Amino acid sequence: MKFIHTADWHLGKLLKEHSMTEDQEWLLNNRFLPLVDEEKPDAILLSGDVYDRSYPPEEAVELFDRMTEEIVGKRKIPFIIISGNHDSAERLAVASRLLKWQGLYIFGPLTHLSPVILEDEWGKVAFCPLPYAEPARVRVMMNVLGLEGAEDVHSYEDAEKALSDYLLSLLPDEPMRKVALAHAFAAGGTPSESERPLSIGGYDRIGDTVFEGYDYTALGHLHRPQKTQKDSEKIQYSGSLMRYSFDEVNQKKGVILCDLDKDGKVHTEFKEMVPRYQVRCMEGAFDVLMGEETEPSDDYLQIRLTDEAPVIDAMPKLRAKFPHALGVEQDMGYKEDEGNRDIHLEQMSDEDILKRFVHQFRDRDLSEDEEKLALDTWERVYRKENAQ
Ligand SMILES: [Mn+2]
Repeated sequence: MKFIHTADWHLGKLLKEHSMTEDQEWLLNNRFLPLVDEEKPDAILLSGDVYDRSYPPEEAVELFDRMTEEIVGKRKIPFIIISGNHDSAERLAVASRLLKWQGLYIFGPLTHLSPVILEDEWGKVAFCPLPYAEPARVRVMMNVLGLEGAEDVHSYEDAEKALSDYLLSLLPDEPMRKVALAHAFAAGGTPSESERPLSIGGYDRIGDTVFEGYDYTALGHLHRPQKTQKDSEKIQYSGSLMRYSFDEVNQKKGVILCDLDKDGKVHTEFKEMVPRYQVRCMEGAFDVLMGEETEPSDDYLQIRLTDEAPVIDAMPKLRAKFPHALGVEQDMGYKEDEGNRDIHLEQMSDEDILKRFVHQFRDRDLSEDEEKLALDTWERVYRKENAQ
């Protein structure tokens, strides 16, 4: 059984107020679908955070709608989706009890979960959907369904285990290979800035043992592609569709191609998907960046200016050459304030105050030119004051 594991599409994502939807569409059309056509998987798994927010913008909903048509309608590939912490489980799963007959399996609300059983030449493979769920919601679900043990569910790990046990209990009593889809923070995983924490203080971390009964676990939530166990391919994060924060600029983004053999051993391969415009950082002096030696770029840029003197109105000037410059910062070599408050300004000359200021922030004295400029400026200011 060959399947593609993807997660954290975050359709409709804004990166510093800039909508990424067009780039997401470009990537899905020009990287993802061609990969699907090349690999012809038996299923596609999307492990949560389809959208960036519970009320996604219209163009994001339209994009998701079109992708389901491309995958399930045109290509007849079963598409299994769970909701993540950014999705509204109910809105994402609208009409899902009808859509499953078409091969589009969307799981959100916890009271409507069931394994999806697909078959290949070696037999059955059960895909168990474990959507994102806070412990309180799992307790409610267990009470509604009349399951025992709701009062013992306190942590995210308890909740995930209870969900998993429930899904496994629904399987027919015969041996089969098993795959889990989950949206959770596996302990040992490395987070990025673009994930919204599930809870405060590490309470959201769950141990790998929850997924022991599965041949493969397709995780969503952490945006960096990673294995949770060093020497095992069995539990992995595919990572997000694109880079969604500037601390992800060194991460490759893509999907995981999984091949489950007849014994349930999984062989995986990460397939990078390079976007139209990359999210990256750029550093240099203003004149160098604006000069011929630097190529213009449509990439999403966080620009760090290395000039020592302030650059006035840097952003509009930079945007003429780098239209997707989203942030600019300048390190003028300032030192941290050492907190020395033993200063009596009224007893110091203006010149001494300036010298002290420069020394404290730049860790050097005024140059001769700077000192001359300061004195000239003062003189002109004093002359103006005296003339009034
Ligand atoms: Mn996410």
